[in-house]
Amino acid sequence: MQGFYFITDDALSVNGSISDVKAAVKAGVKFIQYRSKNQSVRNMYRQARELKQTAKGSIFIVNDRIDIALAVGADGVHLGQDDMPCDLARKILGPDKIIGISIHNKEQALLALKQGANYIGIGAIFPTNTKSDADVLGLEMIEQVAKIVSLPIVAIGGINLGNVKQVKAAGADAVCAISSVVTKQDVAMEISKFQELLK
Ligand code: TZP
Ligand code: MG
Repeated sequence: MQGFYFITDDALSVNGSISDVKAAVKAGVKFIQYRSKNQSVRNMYRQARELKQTAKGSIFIVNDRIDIALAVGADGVHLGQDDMPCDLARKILGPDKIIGISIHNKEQALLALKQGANYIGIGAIFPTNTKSDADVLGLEMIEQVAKIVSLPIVAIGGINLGNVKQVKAAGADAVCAISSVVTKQDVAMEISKFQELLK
């Protein structure tokens, strides 16, 4: 797991999530996550189904909801500390689906490993306006967790072209940036710039 990890954001996107996912595919992104807050399950299902088709050969992950991931045949889910616990998610999804877990400290990282997560998300690394309740953990959290947990680390939160190299140097395997890319007209081009810096 490496390079740029793409996450949708309908609220921030200037071109819309379908166009953004097409751009991510065009840029060669391997991991695409559908993330949408405050929507009905019905709408989430419809949108996830369409984006899954748009994501084509990329690995398609649904944020928050195991039911929607299963319903659209997604490759996996991404769960936070208030979502379905990882061990239960593993029971429901079976051994083959990808489970990513957001962690905010070393204890949560060790638990995610123990409970069968495939990767961990660490964030917010830097201050961000995209997630209002995100604590800022700093690059140190990546360094500390990388030392004790063998799982791939996806870093998120306030990452831009100016600080992405530091994030990688701290030990992140993959990097996600939402506002830095979906607020741009040419999303594929913006992602390519990140990928160049992550090589
Ligand atoms: N989790 C931690 S920070 C964050 C999420 C979903 C938002 C990141 O957005 P941005 O725009 O890349 O700072
Ligand atoms: Mg969640």
